[in-house]
Amino acid sequence: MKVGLLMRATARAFTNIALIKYWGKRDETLFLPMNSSLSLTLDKFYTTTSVEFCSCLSSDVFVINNQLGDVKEVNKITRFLDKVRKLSGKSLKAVVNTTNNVPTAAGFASSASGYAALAAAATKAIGMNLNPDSLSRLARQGSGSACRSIHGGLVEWQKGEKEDGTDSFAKPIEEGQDWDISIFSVQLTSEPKAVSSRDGMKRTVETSPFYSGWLAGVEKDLLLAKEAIKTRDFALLGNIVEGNALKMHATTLGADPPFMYWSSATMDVIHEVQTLRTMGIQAFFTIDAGPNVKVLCLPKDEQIVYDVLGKLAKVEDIYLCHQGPGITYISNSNR
Ligand code: FM0
Repeated sequence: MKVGLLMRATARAFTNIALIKYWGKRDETLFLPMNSSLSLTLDKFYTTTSVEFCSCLSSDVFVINNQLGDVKEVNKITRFLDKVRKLSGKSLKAVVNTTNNVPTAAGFASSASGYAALAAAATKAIGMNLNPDSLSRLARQGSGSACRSIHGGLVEWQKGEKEDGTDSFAKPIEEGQDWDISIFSVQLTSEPKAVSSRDGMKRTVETSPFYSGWLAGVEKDLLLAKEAIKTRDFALLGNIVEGNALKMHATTLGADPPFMYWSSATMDVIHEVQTLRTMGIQAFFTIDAGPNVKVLCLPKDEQIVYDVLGKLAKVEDIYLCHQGPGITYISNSNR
């Protein structure tokens, strides 16, 4: 007896931290970046998403962390599912059930793991078997950084040149996949940030006189970072990563109106990392669009870095991360 074909799939994607930042779009509709970027997918924080398409539904349903999503959230999911429906040629609505194992306060954008997991689960559920390049291109159109979470380990998002975005997707870089780098996520605040990365990068591209300086240096930073990975030169990698983050944040100071993501606690961590280096410990910081700081070191220095940062008064929590995997399918009923 044939029972109805279940169009359901579940996928998990892990967050990633940019070592060379994506900062600025050349096309906002297609999420095409101004520059290429490099990231490390992490093992600690992830999103698990189930998608089930059904002819029984008249609109999409979105459940996040066991609660019904609000109208704004549902609209975002629908806009993304519309891309999947267009690709597949099917018009069915879906129930999307998402669980974020990303502490919202830890300063990780759950949008990267979120859209990567959604792209994987939705395409699988609707009966498509996209290759990693196509999956990355699709995830990119939910949130740019999501295209990197399709892959594990060290990942490069090549910005591409084409207007239609077909050459803008992420690939694991060939060398360095077995290099164990430790990343501390230093949580300083649970407050939502005042300027989202999406709005922040837009304002910076449009108004900051420093944005041209960012563009002038970023591709060289990327090349040097890749060279440092190839030669396992951690000090070189750390210096490039730190400098790249500082340049990204410098662009925000020149925006109109100007803004900055750092708090006084951010500065405290920066100073402590610099002090660690004067003690001979190779530790380096990077900061995304918020006040929280990520600190890179080698596994042998984890304890000292943890002890030193943990003593800072404004540090709420510290999470230790290592390299994590790419998209993982948990189950797939559409066989
Ligand atoms: O991750 O507007 O992907 O490379 O985190 O959704 O495409 O949230 F530090 C900033 C991430 C930006 C750097 O931006 O933006 C990086 C950032 P969207 P995202």
